Amino acid sequence: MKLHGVPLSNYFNMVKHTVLEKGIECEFVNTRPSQEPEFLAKSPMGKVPMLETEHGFLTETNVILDFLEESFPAVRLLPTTTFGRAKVRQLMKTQELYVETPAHDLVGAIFNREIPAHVKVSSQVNALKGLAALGRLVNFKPWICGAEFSSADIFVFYSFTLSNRLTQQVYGWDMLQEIPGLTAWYQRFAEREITQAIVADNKAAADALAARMS
Ligand SMILES: N[C@@H](CCC(=O)N[C@@H](CS)C(=O)NCC(=O)O)C(=O)O
Repeated sequence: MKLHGVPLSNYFNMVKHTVLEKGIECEFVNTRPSQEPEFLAKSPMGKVPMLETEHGFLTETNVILDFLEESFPAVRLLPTTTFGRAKVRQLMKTQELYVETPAHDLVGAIFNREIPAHVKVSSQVNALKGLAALGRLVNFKPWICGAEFSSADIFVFYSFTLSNRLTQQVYGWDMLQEIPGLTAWYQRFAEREITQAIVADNKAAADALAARMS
């Protein structure tokens, strides 16, 4: 298998972490998003991550995570019960739609683009609503959905690596402070060996981009 993407991508890092956590044999290929017809034939929206398998290509992080979970169940990242798995997916979807998406409206800040005032307001209002929803789902005993480390830990952690960088840059706002226990959980996840390597690559890519932009 080959996993295509770039270290700057939080979604690529979610899948990369999953691959490493499960010990799957996989080549990581530095592939940038593209709207070229040849790439669109493999990744319909031209996005990364994109997983190249013996059966064909897959995109969309949650779809890839489910494929990896079913294909490589030896190291489990989803609970054994149907309801448990649904709860993990509910939390991931809540993060993606209601925290990551509004924060992503600020992504232009990384490229030194001015964020319109109305976007600054709506992004923060919506992210606060999403964080309140997330706060109603988290558990931290010790992982985000409870006793078992799961895909939700991976998804939410890397989602915040970008979202929180954006809100800190635009508002000086640390979103992790909104939910009691979130910072401690984030630091616990950051201590994992796999996380440290991925975060180091991500930081190097972010610093290189910032240097190019300045
Ligand atoms: N919904 C997609 C989002 C992936 C995504 O937005 N990837 C970004 C990099 S972090 C990308 O490829 N952007 C290029 C583009 O939107 O054209 C997923 O879950 O994988």
